[in-house]
Amino acid sequence: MIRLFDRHCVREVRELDGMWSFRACGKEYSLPVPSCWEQHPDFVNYRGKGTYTKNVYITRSGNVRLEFKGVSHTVDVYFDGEKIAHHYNAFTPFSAVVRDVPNGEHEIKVEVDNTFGEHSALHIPNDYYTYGGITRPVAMENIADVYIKSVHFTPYMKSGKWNAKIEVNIANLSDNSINVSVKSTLADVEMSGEISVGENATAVFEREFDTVKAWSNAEPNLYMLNTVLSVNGAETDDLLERVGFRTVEVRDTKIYLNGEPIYLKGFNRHEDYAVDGCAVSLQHMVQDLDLMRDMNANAVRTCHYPNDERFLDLCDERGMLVWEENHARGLLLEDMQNPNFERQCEDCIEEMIDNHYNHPSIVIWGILNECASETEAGRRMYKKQYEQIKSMDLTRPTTSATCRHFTDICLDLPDVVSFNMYSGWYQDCPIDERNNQEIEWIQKSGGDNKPIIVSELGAAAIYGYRDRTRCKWSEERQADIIRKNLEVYMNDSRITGVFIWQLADCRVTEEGEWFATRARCHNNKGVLDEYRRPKTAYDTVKEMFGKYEE
Ligand code: ADA
Repeated sequence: MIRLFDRHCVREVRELDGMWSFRACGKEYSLPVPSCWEQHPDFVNYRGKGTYTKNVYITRSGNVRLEFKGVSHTVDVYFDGEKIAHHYNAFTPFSAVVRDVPNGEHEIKVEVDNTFGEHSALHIPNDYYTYGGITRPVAMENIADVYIKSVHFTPYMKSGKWNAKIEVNIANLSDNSINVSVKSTLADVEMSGEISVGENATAVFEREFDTVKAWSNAEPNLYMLNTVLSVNGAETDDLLERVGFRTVEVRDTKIYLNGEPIYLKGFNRHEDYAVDGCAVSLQHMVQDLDLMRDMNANAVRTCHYPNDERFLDLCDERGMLVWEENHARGLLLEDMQNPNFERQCEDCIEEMIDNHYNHPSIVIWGILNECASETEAGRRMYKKQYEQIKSMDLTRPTTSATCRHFTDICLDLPDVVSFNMYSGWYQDCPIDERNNQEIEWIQKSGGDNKPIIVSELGAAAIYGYRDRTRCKWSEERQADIIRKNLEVYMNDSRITGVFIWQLADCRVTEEGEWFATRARCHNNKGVLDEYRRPKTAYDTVKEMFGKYEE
């Protein structure tokens, strides 16, 4: 399943989940897609290359479009031996089109590489694991010469009524301009028009929708936006999107959802589950959201990369507020000066926003977690990425989680200032005193009069390790530290949100010396372990988040 709802009635779609042939290290296997190759005993620690192949039978000749929701982390795709796509980054989707495919049997070959090196500026040895494989769903479609590439929905309030702008982005594979009729239907409002499509074209509708209800974390009302293309009266393509009417604004030190101030209380969540690796199954995504909701959370941060769209679909349905961010964690200036870094970041932002634009649950875009925001060279890149986001989406605020305490020179750039703070774990200091120092410095250093979020707070505990001394690494101490931090941050009116680091323990790479501070080669700061077994802190968080009246 590629999304939680059907996206086509006219366009023919076949999902290619299931068993693919796999070849690596001179041996043949059969692996499930989506999955990580690490789940196979021969590949538990494999960092290398592997080739997936699948033969498909095309019944109706025509144009074929392949959509990959995520391949970790670099991939070349071949169709009948011809290279049709190259993509970098495990966490964003990509697609490829093959024209005029005759009916019959055809071979899809996917060469995957999860090695580290200069070719990979974002997937590096890190405090999370870079897995290998076709780790998210794949779909194959029959498409007409003129087809819908995307539909972007922008809701806004005008004179107290919900309005929306709908942009239908259309592509034309043929060499001639083609006249198409475009019809979009949303909440019983029909919008239609004719447009001539050269290579590309965008049909734009703007309407008032006076019967719809707002989307909010309390009432996540969703609507289907159905767009159909017709040529000479015959329906030739379509695309269904699921949307919500809501606005997000930043005013002074607050974030507003539909004009009401919100307080974000949530978790940092890696896409990592004990037996799934980063190919988290739908049922485990649902379990994570059920557990976060049981702990009275209303928000989740997709640390540190764009997430699987099925997870975002679940957040839309459940009213879970999302901070989604581009792929980057803890990159020093020398890492950011990798010749591939800027392009790989900007490609990630482009694909994240273009594909995730319509999710009402996403209320903030983040970039560059704990990268070199204390340097002029780093500032140039931060500024360029914030500007890129604003060029694609003016409806959501931006932020970046910093740990460059007292040295950050980028706080004037985002709409929201966020900082990661581990008082009580890495720094044994009075939490309220340290918090005051931080915020007073932020307000003098470019962050004045902006919303402030504590984007990370927490401590490690080994699941099952209980100790009367409540020493560090015990479950008791983790619960104590989280409680003390939340008591300070959730009672500070200058702070408009907190994200606990982290929901669940996750695997980390042994390379890069992480083994030295990461027992079990896991980041053990989860309130749950990697099997989602709750630690003592679970009930602490449930109590503390539950006390906070939204
Ligand atoms: C940083 C980083 C997280 C994680 C955390 C930790 O704040 O953003 O990814 O590494 O520290 O566990 O120390």
